[in-house]
Amino acid sequence: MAEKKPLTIRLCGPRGFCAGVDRAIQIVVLALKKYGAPVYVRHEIVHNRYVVEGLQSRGAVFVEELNEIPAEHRNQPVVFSAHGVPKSVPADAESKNLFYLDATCPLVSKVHKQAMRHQRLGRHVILVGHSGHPEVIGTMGQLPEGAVTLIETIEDAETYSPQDPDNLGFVTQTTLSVDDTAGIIATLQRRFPELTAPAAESICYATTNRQDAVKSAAPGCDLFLVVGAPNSSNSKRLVEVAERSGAAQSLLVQRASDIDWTQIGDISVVGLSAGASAPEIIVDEIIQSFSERYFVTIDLAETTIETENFHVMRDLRDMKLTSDDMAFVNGSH
Ligand code: 0JX
Ligand code: SF4
Repeated sequence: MAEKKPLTIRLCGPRGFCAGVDRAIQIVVLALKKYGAPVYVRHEIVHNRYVVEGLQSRGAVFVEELNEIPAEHRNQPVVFSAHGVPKSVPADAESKNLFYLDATCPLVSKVHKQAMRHQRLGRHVILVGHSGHPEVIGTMGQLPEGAVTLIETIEDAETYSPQDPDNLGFVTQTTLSVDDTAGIIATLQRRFPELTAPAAESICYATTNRQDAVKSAAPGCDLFLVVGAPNSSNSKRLVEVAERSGAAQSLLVQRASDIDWTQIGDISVVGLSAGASAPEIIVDEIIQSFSERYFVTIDLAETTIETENFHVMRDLRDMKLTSDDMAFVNGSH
């Protein structure tokens, strides 16, 4: 057998699960312990098939809408996903007498509050984000129809014509490209100098930190892999950041089996990161696959160390996680 070629993997840090994802997964695991199966989950708890399938095997049942929950199971809890929900969803759950646990990330809830605050102070709300994404649906759904305008691009920002240009406030989706968003906001601020920013930055710490690490690792990479799902906004942004920051090629992969080895030419440096919803076990699996084909050296590209930790709701704090649960919750199993 031919000798393995040397390969450096620049492993980004931070990568993978953020505090909001960790909390959301914990909520489902703890709810299963406390209330027994089935526990319903509205929408993928986080955008990752491995996580969803792991929870399904423990007794979680995923639905897109509350009316999919069969009448005979309406005494079982339903968990709302980390991305947040419009106000109509808890209202609907209450009208159906459902018991719900809200796993919306506290940083998404904070954006909801900022949007409500703008409106309370008489401002029309601009939401910078991607149409159709559940977080955007959730944030728009905090306010009555017509109170929020979605801006997706610089072109949208250039052509937007508000009724009252002096009374505008903005918030953004938490998982956007930091650089693209800065361009959109600068355009809006140029056109509407009175535009009010939210009291706190809407793009979250995890999104920012993962993009910073990718930016530092990408220059000179022959290939950059981001572990994440095609419906994961924050993961897709990492792929774009890698390519713009100098990686020759950048790809989103869900599992090691997605890598088409026949398409991988002569490489010596590979960048590797993972979106906020991607478990570390898949990062390990990918490193393992490279190690079977190359003589791998890992080079850590760590730009910061995260210490954020979000607690689950009081109702679930009396339940304890086993070491196996803990490994699943932190993505290592
Ligand atoms: O598509 P998103 O990046 O918003 O969600 P994902 O991939 O599930 O990541 C974790 C949840 C993020 C919420 O802000
Ligand atoms: Fe919360 Fe940010 Fe993670 Fe989304 S990506 S769940 S906003 S910490």
